[in-house]
Amino acid sequence: MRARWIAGTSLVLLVAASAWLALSGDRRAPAADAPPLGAPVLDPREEVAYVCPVHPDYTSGQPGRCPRDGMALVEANPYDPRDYRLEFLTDPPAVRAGEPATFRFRVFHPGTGELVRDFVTVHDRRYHLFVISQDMEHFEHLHPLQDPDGSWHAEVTLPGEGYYKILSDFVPYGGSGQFLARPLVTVGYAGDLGGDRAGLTADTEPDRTVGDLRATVTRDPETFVAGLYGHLEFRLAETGSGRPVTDLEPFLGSFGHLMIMSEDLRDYVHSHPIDLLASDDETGPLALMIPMDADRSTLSGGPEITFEGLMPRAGRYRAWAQFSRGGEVYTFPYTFEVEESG
Ligand SMILES: [Cu+2]
Repeated sequence: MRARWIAGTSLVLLVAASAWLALSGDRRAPAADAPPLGAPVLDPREEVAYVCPVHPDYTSGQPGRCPRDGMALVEANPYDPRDYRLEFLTDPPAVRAGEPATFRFRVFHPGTGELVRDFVTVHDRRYHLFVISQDMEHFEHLHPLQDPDGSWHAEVTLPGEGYYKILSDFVPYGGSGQFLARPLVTVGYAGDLGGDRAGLTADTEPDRTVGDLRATVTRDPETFVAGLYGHLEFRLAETGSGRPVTDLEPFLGSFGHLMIMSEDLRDYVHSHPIDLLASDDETGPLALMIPMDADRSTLSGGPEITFEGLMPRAGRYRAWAQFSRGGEVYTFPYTFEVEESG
């Protein structure tokens, strides 16, 4: 990791869930930003260790902090690669474009089959939900609310007829991190599910504008390669004056959030950010930019935010970077190509 990428910026560490599985067999493990509600649901028959929520390969026999990012280690079973069972229902059952619907989710333990009620807070939230249209023009990042019976719900209005991917991202207390996708097809969609790919074109212009903010995107290396880390730097300025933006507000516990999805909606690369400051020399340890106990209302960030991603396969991907300023969330899409390795 080179210091020039992280000096004065927040670094967001991303891990491709699928690549992770392929390489290590490990799953992302819980974070411990806040103690979970209610009683733990750890199964005493399962092996429990202390793991970093962001670096699943870091495990310890005792509580503490991850040496790489300072995250509090959480109790989990890092050796259990099973997906939890996710029940996804909509109300009404047939969802129409342009009409509000309630999405409902329930999570069940893969071993006991019991309803899971306790979730770990990972960067301010216990359940993160993404809604992405097949053409990838629509992207929504939501946080469902939990009902007293343990289920979750979110109100969603889909903008057009078609096929959508509904992605749930959460960490059940005592389990490994889950990233579960469900399909949804609206009423009246007559397209070809297999054939209707997004058909993305990689962005060639570095600048993009959302409202009064302009982001200039730089890739490092310039050509991304499958299986190797790539970095996306977003340099933010005011659209009119060109003045660099230095008053970003923390958004979900950092100064930015990035999600990346492959064009065929199969590989998602997502994590909530870690904020790091480079050490004075390039060999020293990295320091947390946002200390755990900091008063986040007084922090500000920018103008450069760097994200790191590991794309598992060659192909086209779209990223959505999100920043918060003046109480408003800005979402910048960016499309790029990943080449075959070797
Ligand atoms: Cu979220």
